[in-house]
Amino acid sequence: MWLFNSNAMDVLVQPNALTYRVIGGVLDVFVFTGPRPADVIAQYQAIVGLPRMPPRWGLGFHLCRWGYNSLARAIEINDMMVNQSLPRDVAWLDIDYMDRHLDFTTDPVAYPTAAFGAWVQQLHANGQHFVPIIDPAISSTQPPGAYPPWDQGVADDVFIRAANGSIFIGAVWPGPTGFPDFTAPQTTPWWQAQLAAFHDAIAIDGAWIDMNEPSNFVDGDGDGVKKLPSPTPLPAAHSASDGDSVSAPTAYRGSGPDPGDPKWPPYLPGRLGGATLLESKTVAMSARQYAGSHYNAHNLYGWSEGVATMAAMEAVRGKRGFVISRSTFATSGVHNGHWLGDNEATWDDLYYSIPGTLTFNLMGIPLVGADVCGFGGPNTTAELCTRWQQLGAFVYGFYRNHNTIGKAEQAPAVFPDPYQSYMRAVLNDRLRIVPYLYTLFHLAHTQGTAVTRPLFFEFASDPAVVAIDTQVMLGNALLVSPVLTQGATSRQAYLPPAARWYDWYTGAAVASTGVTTLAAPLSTIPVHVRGGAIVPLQDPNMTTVRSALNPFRLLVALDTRSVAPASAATGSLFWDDGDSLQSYESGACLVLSWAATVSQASGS
Ligand code: MIG
Repeated sequence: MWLFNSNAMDVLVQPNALTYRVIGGVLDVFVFTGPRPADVIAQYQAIVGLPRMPPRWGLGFHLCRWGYNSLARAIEINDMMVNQSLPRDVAWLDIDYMDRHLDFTTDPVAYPTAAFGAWVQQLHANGQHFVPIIDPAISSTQPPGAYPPWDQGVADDVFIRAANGSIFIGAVWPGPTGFPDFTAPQTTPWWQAQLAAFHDAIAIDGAWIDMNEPSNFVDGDGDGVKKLPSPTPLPAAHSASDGDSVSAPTAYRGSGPDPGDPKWPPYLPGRLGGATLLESKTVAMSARQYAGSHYNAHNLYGWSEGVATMAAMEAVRGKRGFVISRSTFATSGVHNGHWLGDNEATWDDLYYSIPGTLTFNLMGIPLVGADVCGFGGPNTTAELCTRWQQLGAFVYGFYRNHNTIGKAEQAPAVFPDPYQSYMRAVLNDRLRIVPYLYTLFHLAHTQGTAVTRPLFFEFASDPAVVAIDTQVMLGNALLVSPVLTQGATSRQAYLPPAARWYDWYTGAAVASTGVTTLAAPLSTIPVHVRGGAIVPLQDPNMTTVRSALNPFRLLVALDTRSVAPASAATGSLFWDDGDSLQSYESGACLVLSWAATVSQASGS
């Protein structure tokens, strides 16, 4: 079931009931009848729209961090990757490239524009691409004439307005800021003009859009004085272990100091998370957008920025766009991808990235992944980072290593052997599977199938797979069983007996009656190929662009139980130039399918 509603809400999952408590908006309720789990998500995507086809380079390895702090260091890390034969498709930079954190500027000392632009051209010559962060909030305090994004934005009336009609001002990295209203029609042309001007200097290939919940360093209208003194506890009957009877919510009813102000709704969702103020660290609920009040439109901010940014980037480059957003909403997958936000360099967060990735795939946003090796928390370790590089390569549609400011460098290039050699091996494996992965994205784009999927999508009649969340299927052909614990050199895994399985590394058939102990030395992530699949592969060469010049290979994993003339293996390939707009829709592509049969005489 899906409630298509953008207002603040609680969703309580109970043993015999699903309870939605929503504080506004429309009640558009959809029920998807399946019957199979994969049908449910295809039916959902038939309504919200199918995922956008990413450029092929978007499926390569992305390396980022907050705090290179200089172009020289960013170049040094890239050169280390290249010189040590560590594949890296995409270089990323965080807010430290900007001049005083102002969007569409570069730090004149640390990232001088001419040298920066020349480096990006050099990346392109290497077959690499470049994606910078761009925050939505625009500095409002630069001298008149000094900062066109603000001046032009005011002239074009693109900023969200406060209840009193003046431009709503919050505070983000550059200090006081206005927030573009991406639901207003005049905003996308203004945003496009800023991106185009920046692109003239630095030929960016995509956009990383952060802080778009939207995030504000101060609370809403800035009036923190009237916060409730302490949260009113929810009645015990609201706990998640309830049966289907839920008593009426009482918290906050009439208890806000200004019942007429939308920041004091009669009921505050999220109390279990300890929230005390609806407009905590965001735009005022009373602020006005083209689409309506921020109270109603708040959860559409990242979605609307994604729509505008994709349209603008495709117009600026004339090639397929690549936009990764922290905030997304239903239908965001039609436009952009998503990363799972600020995780920590812990084994727990390595695990949590699996359900996170699966969830976004179910919602039609398969271009998703977590920060590989961990963003915040402790410095990563060589072992954790190796395991994370391995997991991301086979589990995440969007595969990016990212690190917060001040933490030890975690680019593959800084680790000693044997760790670095293990990372190199899996970076090459990622490139090897790109033809398969790209085809899975094509199938998602045309049919609404998940790229990364839970085992129960493929083995719906096997009750043993229902609760498995430490293994995934990449498409229908690869079963991935990552190592999620420190020090482990083997793991228990379930190889569904309904299929035949082959070891990814050796090609050997693996006998399985269900739960199996797999050898998993740090050098490898256990991956199995499903009998009956033909997997298109390509020999790797540093980037998806260069690898595309290499020979293809077909991995044919026979299902030897089928008898001729039945197919013993089938598979397909979608291929094109990798970044033209609408290549499938215009026919500028190749779609191949194969079937292998086994003759009765040979029998195997
Ligand atoms: O306030 O741009 O989630 O990936 O490195 C933090 C700096 C702002 C949050 C993002 C993170 C990014 C960081 N940003």
